[in-house]
Amino acid sequence: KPRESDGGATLQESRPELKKAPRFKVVLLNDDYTPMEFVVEVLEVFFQMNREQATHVMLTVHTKGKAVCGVYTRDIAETRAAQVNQYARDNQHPLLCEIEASE
Ligand code: TYC
Repeated sequence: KPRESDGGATLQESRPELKKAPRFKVVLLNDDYTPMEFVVEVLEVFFQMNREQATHVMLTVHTKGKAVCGVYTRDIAETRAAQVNQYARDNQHPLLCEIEASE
């Protein structure tokens, strides 16, 4: 892989690495009002977790304040977070999901 600092003098390797798309974490935040079962359902429906995984992540959010639900390209992360927030609003829960840059 060519160095940044050599003014491009280093030979390029025969199979240059393609730039990897940046990744974004979808993070679920704790609140005092959203029912635990609702959070578990959200994790099952929007993040394809099974009941056991969903319960584990929900309890992590509940005890630590937040947890990562998944890591995706920007478009998918934004869409997933927006879907969760809309679904929570539709059901009158304050549940919040946000994205943060990863790596
Ligand atoms: N803290 C909530 C309660 O006690 C449960 C909860 C878990 C809420 C995870 C949001 O992202 C969350 N009912």
